[in-house]
Amino acid sequence: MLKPQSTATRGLINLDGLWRFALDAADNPQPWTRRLPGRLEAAVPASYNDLFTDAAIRDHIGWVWYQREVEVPLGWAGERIVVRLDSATHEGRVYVGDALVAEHVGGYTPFAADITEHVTPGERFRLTVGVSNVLTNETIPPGKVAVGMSGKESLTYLHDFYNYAGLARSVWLCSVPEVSVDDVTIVTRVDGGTGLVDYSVDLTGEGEVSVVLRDEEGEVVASAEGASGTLTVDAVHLWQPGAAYLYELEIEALADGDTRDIYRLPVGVRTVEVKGAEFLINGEPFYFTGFGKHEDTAVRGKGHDDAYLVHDFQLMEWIGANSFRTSHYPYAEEVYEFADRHGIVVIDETAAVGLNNEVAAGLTGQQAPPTFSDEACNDASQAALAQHVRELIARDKNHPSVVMWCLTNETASNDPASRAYFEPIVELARELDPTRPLTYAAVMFANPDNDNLADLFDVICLNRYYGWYVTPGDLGTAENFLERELRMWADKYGKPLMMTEYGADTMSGMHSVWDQPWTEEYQDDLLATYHRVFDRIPEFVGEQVWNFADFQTSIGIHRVDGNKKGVFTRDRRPKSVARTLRKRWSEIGTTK
Ligand code: BDP
Repeated sequence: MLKPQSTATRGLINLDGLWRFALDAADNPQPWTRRLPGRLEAAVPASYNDLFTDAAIRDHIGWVWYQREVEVPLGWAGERIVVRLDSATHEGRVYVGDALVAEHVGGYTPFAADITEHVTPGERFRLTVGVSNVLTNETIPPGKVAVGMSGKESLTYLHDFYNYAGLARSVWLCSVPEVSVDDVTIVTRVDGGTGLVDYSVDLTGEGEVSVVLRDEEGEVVASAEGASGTLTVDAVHLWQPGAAYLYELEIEALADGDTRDIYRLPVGVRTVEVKGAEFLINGEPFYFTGFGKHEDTAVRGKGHDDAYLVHDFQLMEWIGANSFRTSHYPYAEEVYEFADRHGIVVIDETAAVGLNNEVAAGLTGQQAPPTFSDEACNDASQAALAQHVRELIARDKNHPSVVMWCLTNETASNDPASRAYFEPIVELARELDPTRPLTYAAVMFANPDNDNLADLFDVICLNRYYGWYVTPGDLGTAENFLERELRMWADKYGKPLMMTEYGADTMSGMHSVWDQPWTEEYQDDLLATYHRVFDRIPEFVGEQVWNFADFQTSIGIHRVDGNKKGVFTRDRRPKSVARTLRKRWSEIGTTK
């Protein structure tokens, strides 16, 4: 479903705010059939975990319930009425009154239900949403509910960021006309100074389509009739990294000559291409600078927040970053829209993180059970990932800021069985979007000799921790290891290479005159070491530091109140390294 919007033909009510909230409880079966018990209220959008002081809520495994009353405007009679959840992490069930109207698995993509049959314009209804935080080997990302010796259940997973859950993004009530715009796909091309905008519109119901493209001054630059076609834009103003320019496509659905629906979409005209070892945007070599990020703030957890959105982008601009990766899941749609408007380049990543049993085993010293097996990443997990990729590309395909899909983070690509699991996923992504390059972020254990996936992808992205998890405190050895490995990748594949993770946990305020891990000086020195190597490798097309900011993790003896690899603290104050990066990235700009 297209992102809901309010136009002359579409109504939109934001349902964010305080909802009644309760944990699932055996003594309250079918909680959607009545008012939720108790007095708890939860903020939407926000993860519920850190809102309350009760450990039973934070540690709860399974369903929680959100509920509120909603009144349908009288004027919506005759329209289709839809409830849309921008996400429910990780599984959602939506009830209107006593009726189940939608079910969705996958915590980071939107879903909607047509509830016209269940509601009456002018009347109120009870909206109840159940959300489950459970991860299994067949969810993306995977996880497991384990029962400890005391009989207490715990949820374990193979990624380090905390498993925040709940309604972390907005919820909407929408009215949509019977004849309406159901989907739009935009692909842009450039021919000399002329922009070509290929569009294709799907309608619900019988009707005709007419489209108009306007520039930022509101002047019409092209128009056409028909559900698909190409708009020609003379003297095109390109969407460029650091210099966004957005046209607006207005799509009109007509029936019997009358306007039935209007939907508007920002359009950035730009091209993306991988040629040899170069990553080209608008035909020019692009060098990525920036971060792997997280949706993570105190109290809200993964809850989307416009103030943090603005501030994070301000900090990225201040530091000279031109890009980020949506590690390790699709972010709220507002984030991509903002990137579109501000010329920040996005590597859009799936939630396929932790598909690697060796990562946990590496820390415990135990032998890992195979990752690709009936008990772990099996056919059902592959089907879940395929569905997730479909939903991600359907949601984000029209954002000019998105220049590449990252299909997985740190899977066990050193396991030959990874190939059978990922080859169909790569084919699917190429079929759904033939226009954008594909990548994956390769784990430390995968090297050019044992990796089984690199040839399937266009760009090789590496996550490397020489000087941290490997040879901690010894940056000289780290520099040698890193350079040797990068040259091997470059020589073997001749594809663009970039670093999507490198960094060191750093306690803000800790200092030393020696090479001491955890100090601000060490973070600075480690990054400088990597930068010297990057600058010696011609195939290198980008550097994204791990991480933009400190973030919350599950409990672990190597974590001090979370992961501290941020260049900014969790409350967005710069560590010393921020000024070093600012100098380097401001000099690099967009091309090296
Ligand atoms: C990498 C993961 C990332 C972690 C990071 C770390 O991709 O999510 O946060 O290591 O350990 O393996 O800091």
